[in-house]
Order: sequence, then structure tokens, then C-alpha cells
Amino acid sequence: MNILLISTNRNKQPFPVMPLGACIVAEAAEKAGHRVRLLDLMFCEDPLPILASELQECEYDVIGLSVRNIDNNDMKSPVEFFSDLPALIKIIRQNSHASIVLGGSAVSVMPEELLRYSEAQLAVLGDGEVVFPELLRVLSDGKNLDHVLGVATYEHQGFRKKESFLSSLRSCLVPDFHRWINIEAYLSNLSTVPIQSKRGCPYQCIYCTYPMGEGRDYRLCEPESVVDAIKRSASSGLRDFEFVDNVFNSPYEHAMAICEGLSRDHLNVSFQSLELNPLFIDDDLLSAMEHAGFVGIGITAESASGVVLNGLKKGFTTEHVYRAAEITGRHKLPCVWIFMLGGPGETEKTVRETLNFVEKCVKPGDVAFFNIGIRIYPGTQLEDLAREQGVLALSKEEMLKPVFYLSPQLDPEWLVRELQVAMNTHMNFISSDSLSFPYLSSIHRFGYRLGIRPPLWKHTRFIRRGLRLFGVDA
Ligand code: B12
Repeated sequence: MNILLISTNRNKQPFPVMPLGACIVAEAAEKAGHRVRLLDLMFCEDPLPILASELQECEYDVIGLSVRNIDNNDMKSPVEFFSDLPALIKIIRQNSHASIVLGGSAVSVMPEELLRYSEAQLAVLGDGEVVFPELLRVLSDGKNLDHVLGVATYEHQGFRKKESFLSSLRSCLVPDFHRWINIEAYLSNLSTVPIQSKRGCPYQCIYCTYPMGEGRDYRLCEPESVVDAIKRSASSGLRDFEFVDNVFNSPYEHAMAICEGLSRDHLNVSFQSLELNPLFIDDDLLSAMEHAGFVGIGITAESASGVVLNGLKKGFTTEHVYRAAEITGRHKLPCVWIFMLGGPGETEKTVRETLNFVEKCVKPGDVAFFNIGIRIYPGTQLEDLAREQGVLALSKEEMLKPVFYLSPQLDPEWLVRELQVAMNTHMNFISSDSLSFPYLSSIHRFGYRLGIRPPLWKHTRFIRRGLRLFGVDA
């Protein structure tokens, strides 16, 4: 069959993210014997005429839309991405008779709402590289889709979904990015090359959607296959990799084995991971990461208050957060600490506890990122809690529009003010405002021309100070 995959993501904040999932699915469909083209809309100023002319040039049997983000997760300045879908689907229907299939991480989070809203026929949940080829096989045989795992439909009978298909993975999937996307355009925006060493997440964080798309059980890629995948990509000229695992350092032994494997071959490439759990940080791991070529890590502490960590069900305590700071303090590896303010149980006192921790324990050369409010997704424990507390009355369908939790014990205006004061006095602090900073893309491109390599965030202090010198409110 003739297949068109469209990567619909055009969000360039904090940088344009390479469509790893869409490329993996494209390669899998091609391997299954189909003719596949991937249309990446990331750098298209005006995607509708481009899509229309693509459809006029070639007749497709199935068109898959990869949908990464529902919105930007920013309570202060929310941006909806799902609302791009109807116009794209209208153009497809005007120019083609192809079946339309939705896929991607956004679809795994809110399949029913996205199918209903976009009026697409089908959605794929879970491991697209297995489910999509199977869906194509059944469609080309003209058979019934009822038995295909991981497929959801929305028709007159309403929403129906078969449980997600979760493969055993084992081997690290790395597509030939050069073949599918304009890799130079991404690299010149300081984008990192995504690499996934596992799927699944066993943690219970009350707000999180990770287990929805990937399941609760770990599915680990053999460490050797991860190293081989990176070697292959490095031999095609790619240099700056980012592990996109839900949590990189859990299971601890798996992360260690990958680092040891990477240290054996001197690949002259760099790595980062922004998802480290404080529970599994120790000197041995950080040393192994440094030897492997890591140039930046993110620690998803979320809070330094016991009450809030408990409320979020993070599975670690304030002591773990303080211990992680002590350990990172002994290493040179640049570190960004990630916090979400406003979770269950948050009060002025707990916010101060978190800010005190950062002021005292985070090295001035490191960075602290603060997000205000937590996006509520249907099916999470946070949704139940918000309903119980009477702060959420919207139906699931209405929750496609960004809706956030903020502790009822906190005055939102006080929180915004308090964070602003902290940002004004600490040049190593950033917030969601920094991610939507209008000049961020230009800074990335300028940095690339100067020869700077990712991550850009490790230069936060200098960038913010520099911008302020020029009178820019950064
Ligand atoms: C790592 C990560 C990041 C990194 C990315 C680094 C990089 N270099 O790629 C960073 C930190 C930069 C980032 C930023 C953001 N992220 Co993020 N991120 C992730 C994370 C943890 C992994 C993404 C990933 O690469 N997965 C691996 C690939 C292989 O999986 P996949 O893309 O889902 O593809 C599979 C399937 O979806 C499917 N599939 C994909 N496309 C298609 C198409 C078709 C037709 C079919 C059939 C199937 C299919 O098959 C694929 C292979 O199995 C996910 C959580 C998660 N577990 O998904 C969140 C996630 C994707 N991010 C999310 C969000 C919201 C964002 C941000 C908007 C802001 C934020 N605060 O996090 C920005 C947007 C960035 C941008 N420019 O678009 C959301 C998106 C959904 C939603 N809730 O809106 C997720 C799901 C987390 C969440 N909160 O729910 N992110």
C-alpha cells in the first residue's frame, strides 16, 4: 500500500524535537513491504497548502498522523496543539480517500477525546512499530479490525478500544533519521538526537501519563543493542544524544550497564538525560555517566517538601532530594533541577521549603526549572483528587483543553509573585516563561553558529545576564 505519515508537531519550544516515534513507525511500515513517505511539518510555515499539493501528487491508501503534544503544559500561557488537527484532516478528506489513523504520545494519553475531536477513524495506542504494520495488513486484506490489539475507533457505536499492544522491545530502535527528516534543520536549532533504552514506568506519580502509553512494567533494551544503535547513528554523523526514557536511572543496573558499554568505545559523542530519579543517584552512577560522555542531567525532584512529595506519590523523600544534591555537588556534570509548584498539599510554607533547598543546595552553576500548576489528564489519580477536592468539574471530553491543578491552599497570585522575586535574584533559575521566551529559537540558532553544543540550559546564567544587559526581560 501507499502510506503517508505526517508528523504534525510544529512546536519549537524548548527546541524542535525530532519525531523519533514517527520515524520508527515509518521504517516498520516500510519493512512490512509498503511504500512510505514521511511528511514532517516541523519547519513548515504554512502546512495546509503543502499537504494539499502532496496529496494531489500521489494517491495514498492510508494516512497516519503522528500527534506528539496535546498542549504546552503551561498554566500561565497555555497553547493548544490538538486544535491543528481538524484543518489537516479536512485537507486530507478534500484530496484523498485514504483511511486516517492517529498515533503518537498525545493519542496514547487521550485517545477517545482526540478521535472524537478530530473525527479521524482510527487510532493506534502503544507500540506503533508493531501495531501499525498489523493494522495495514488487516486493512489491505479487507478484514475486520476488531481483533487488532492497540487499535481504537470512534464510530456511531461510540468509542471502542482494544488494549494497547506492548512488545518485549529488547533491541533498541533507532531509525535512519537522515532518510526521513531534514536533520540539518533540527541540528541547527541545537536539537538532540533522541534515543530510548527502555519503555514502561512502574512509579505511581499521581499526575503522570507515562504508564498509559507504555505500560507499568519495564521493557528493557539490551544494553549492547543501545550501544550499537548509538554507534550506528554516530557513524552517520550524529553527535549529541538524549536519552528519552521516562526515568533513565531506574533500573539502576540497566543504566550502569549502558554507561559502561558506552565508556568502552570512545565514540566522541555526548549524552544527556533530563529524567533522573533522586532515589537512584549515587557517586558510582554519576562517575559512570561522566565517563560515558554525559554532558548534562536533569533531576526530576518536583519538590523539596515532604508534604508535597508525599501528595504527589513520588516514592522518595526530602532526604533523598538533599542527598542527591550532596552527590551532584561532588561532580562536575551540569545539572538542571526540575520542580513543579502547586501540587497537593502545597502551601506558602512548602513553596519556601523548596526555594530554600534550591538556594542552599543547588550549585550556582547548575540550573533550577520551576513549573507552576500540574496539567490534569483523565484517568490519572490527580483527576480523582481534583474532583474530590471540588476543583475540577469538567467532563473528560472537556479536559482536552488544558486544565491544571493548583493546591487550593495556595494563592496563585502569591505563587507567581514569589517565583518572580526568586527569578529576579537568581540568574540560574528558569520557569515555563523561559521555555516560551520569544527569542529562544534565535538563541539556539545563534549558539549553533558559534559552535555551541547542547545542552543550552547549562549556559542559563550567562544568557539571562547577557539578555538583561540589553534590556530584555529574561
Ligand atoms: C523525552 C521527552 C521530552 C524531551 C524530548 C527530548 C528529545 N530530544 O526528543 C523534552 C524534555 C525536550 C520534552 C519536551 C516536551 N514535552 Co515531552 N516527553 C518526553 C517523553 C518522556 C518521551 C518521548 C519519546 O521520545 N518517546 C519515545 C518515542 C519512540 O515514543 P512516541 O513518540 O510516543 O512514539 C511511539 C508511539 O506514540 C507511536 N507513534 C508515534 N507516532 C505515530 C504515528 C502513527 C501514525 C502511529 C500509528 C503510531 C505512532 O509509535 C511510536 C513507537 O512505538 C514523553 C513521555 C512518554 N513516555 O511518551 C514526554 C511527552 C511526549 N512530552 C509531553 C509534553 C507535553 C512536552 C512539552 C510540550 C512540554 C513539557 N512540559 O513537557 C515539550 C514539547 C517539546 C516539543 N518541541 O514538541 C507529553 C505529550 C502529550 C501531552 N500530554 O500533551 C508527554 C507524553 C509527557 C506527558 N506529560 O504526558 N519532552
